[in-house]
Amino acid sequence: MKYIPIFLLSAFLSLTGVIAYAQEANYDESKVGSYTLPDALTTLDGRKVASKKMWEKVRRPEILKLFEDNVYGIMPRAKIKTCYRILEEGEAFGGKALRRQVEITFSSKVQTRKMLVLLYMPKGVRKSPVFVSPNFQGNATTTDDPSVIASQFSTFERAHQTSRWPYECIIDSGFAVATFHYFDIYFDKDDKLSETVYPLFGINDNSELKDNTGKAIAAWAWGCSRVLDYLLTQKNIDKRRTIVMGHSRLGKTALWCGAQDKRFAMVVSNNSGCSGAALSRRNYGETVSRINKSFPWWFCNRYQSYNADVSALPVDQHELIALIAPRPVYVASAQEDRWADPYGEFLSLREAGKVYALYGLETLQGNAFSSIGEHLWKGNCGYHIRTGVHDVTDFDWQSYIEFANRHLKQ
Ligand code: GTR
Repeated sequence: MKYIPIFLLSAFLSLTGVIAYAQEANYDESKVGSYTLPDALTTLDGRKVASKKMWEKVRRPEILKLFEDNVYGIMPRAKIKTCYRILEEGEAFGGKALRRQVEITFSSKVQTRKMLVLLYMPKGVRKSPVFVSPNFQGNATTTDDPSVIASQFSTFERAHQTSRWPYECIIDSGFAVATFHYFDIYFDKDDKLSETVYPLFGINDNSELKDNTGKAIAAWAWGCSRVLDYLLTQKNIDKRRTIVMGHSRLGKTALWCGAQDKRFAMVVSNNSGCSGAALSRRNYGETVSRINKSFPWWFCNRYQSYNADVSALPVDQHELIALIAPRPVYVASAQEDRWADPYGEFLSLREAGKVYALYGLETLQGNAFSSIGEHLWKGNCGYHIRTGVHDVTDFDWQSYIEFANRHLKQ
């Protein structure tokens, strides 16, 4: 028998994989099917929520708990000792910014873990608004600034992903920005629970997780809040203008973080898709069953029980966005990112508007998308769909900065 060259075999296998993948996803709007969304404004015992007081006292806590128990899981709440150490400080961008690299050490009786935060702050600004945004590949991949220390688990070359991090523009707009490698908090692989923050809380193995214990997304969200803890100790950071922003799985993270941590004054979801901004009940692009099969370590174990019947989920993603109300929220989609269901992201934000309306805020209306590359901003809800693929672009960042400038009070 003749040997098949290995590269041909792997090309064939990956091609069949791609075909199977594509076949499984629906991209036909007429096949989305009908669905009924859970009503954000009806309590579990059937009462109508007509005031912001009732939303805040009764319904909001209910929805938060439903997301904890069924989707993202609960992050252990034990107090962890935290120390900050400045590893490096210097000027950046021709003296326009101050760069600071802070090592945050978490320790409990059983474990110690470190995260490395890269922070750029504009000079000459008394109190800067700040973006907190985790990165995928390591701090040193986000910039060609040679002073940036490589993150401990990064395997990528320096400056490998700079296009997603237009730091100088962010600084020129008067914003500070803080990033960390998400692997510092949770190595993005199922079998690596030991290489996450969970051992700090005495959880070392998947077998120790309850159905509603958090996993990766809960942990990354926790990490964003720990960066905020540090930032709030800094005099030149404006407490009232803190923004959590993330792309894709980290966009899901940003939404879940902002939903829980009200200290974040604004939340940005960049192409977060399934189990992020997009409605789960729409059968379009990635589905709950598909995401649970590909990434079982992102969500709590109970989320798997909805694979066969997503309509049994007691929440949908518009209610996640509603948890951010009345704070400004921005949902951004990309035209070619059909896997993330741009229209489902838009509809979800529109539906969340019912809760924003309780605060007397204007909300998105109608079924129509914004035109490609144009802003659809109403009240505290911002949306755009831009050209191009699943990514973070300068247009996205500029939009977030402009929206924050308009909506966050100094
Ligand atoms: C995809 C996943 C999406 C999205 C994306 C990412 O493979 O299906 O839900 O999160 O990864 O994080 O880049």
